Amino acid sequence: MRFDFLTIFPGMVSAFLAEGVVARAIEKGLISVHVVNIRDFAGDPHRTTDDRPYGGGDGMVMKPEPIYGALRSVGREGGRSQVILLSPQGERFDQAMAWDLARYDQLIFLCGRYEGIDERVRLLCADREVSIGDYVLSGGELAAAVVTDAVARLIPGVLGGTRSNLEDTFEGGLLEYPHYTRPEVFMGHRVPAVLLSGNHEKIRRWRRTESLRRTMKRRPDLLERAHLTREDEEILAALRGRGEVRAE
Ligand code: 6GU
Repeated sequence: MRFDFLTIFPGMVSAFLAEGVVARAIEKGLISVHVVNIRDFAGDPHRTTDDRPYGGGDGMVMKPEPIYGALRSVGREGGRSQVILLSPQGERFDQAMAWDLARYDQLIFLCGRYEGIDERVRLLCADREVSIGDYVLSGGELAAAVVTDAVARLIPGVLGGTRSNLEDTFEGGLLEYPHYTRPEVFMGHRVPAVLLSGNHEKIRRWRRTESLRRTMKRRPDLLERAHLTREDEEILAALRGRGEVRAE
């Protein structure tokens, strides 16, 4: 899978790509990345990428021509590609969208800056507009990095070893259970005895219970949409019976 980043701050994107899971995926040849400096496609000696807004007002607007030029310079990798405009006005990114995007052969991220981007870019160039949450960032670069990380780790082989991402928080619709490693006692706090018991069935049930307890407490909205088994319902009823979590 190929990822292209159109930005006026290529260094910001390159820094993110240089370490961690994404960097390993590039080394392994599982993904390829291309960072394009929009400024290289400005038509004037000053390499201008923004201008004052028609109609007046504060702030600057990203000009359409350099972005259009940058986009045309990006080769389309066979099959399926999507141009994604990162903006706080976009559709909210979540795990389901990550899976959807992971089906493409190429994702082209258009990182907006300043107060905004000329509306015609949105109209003519973007297949979809994506936001990573209800807060304002200074530009789309961090958002593109977030989306890239979440999508890349879904590509087969990117997560090494045997760990499956199907157990991750959100994949089953629930928050994950707590994790422990050595030592057995840290600052007076013991690892729950069940995890040392070697009883796999008991451990499985404990983890499911903690996952449900945590989700109920922190993200009851997720619980409403989760696929719950009969056992889950029993565990939840028991938790509610103990007054640990409120019944709806
Ligand atoms: Cl994608 N861009 C910007 N500038 N701010 C954001 C965002 C994107 N998502 C949330 N806030």
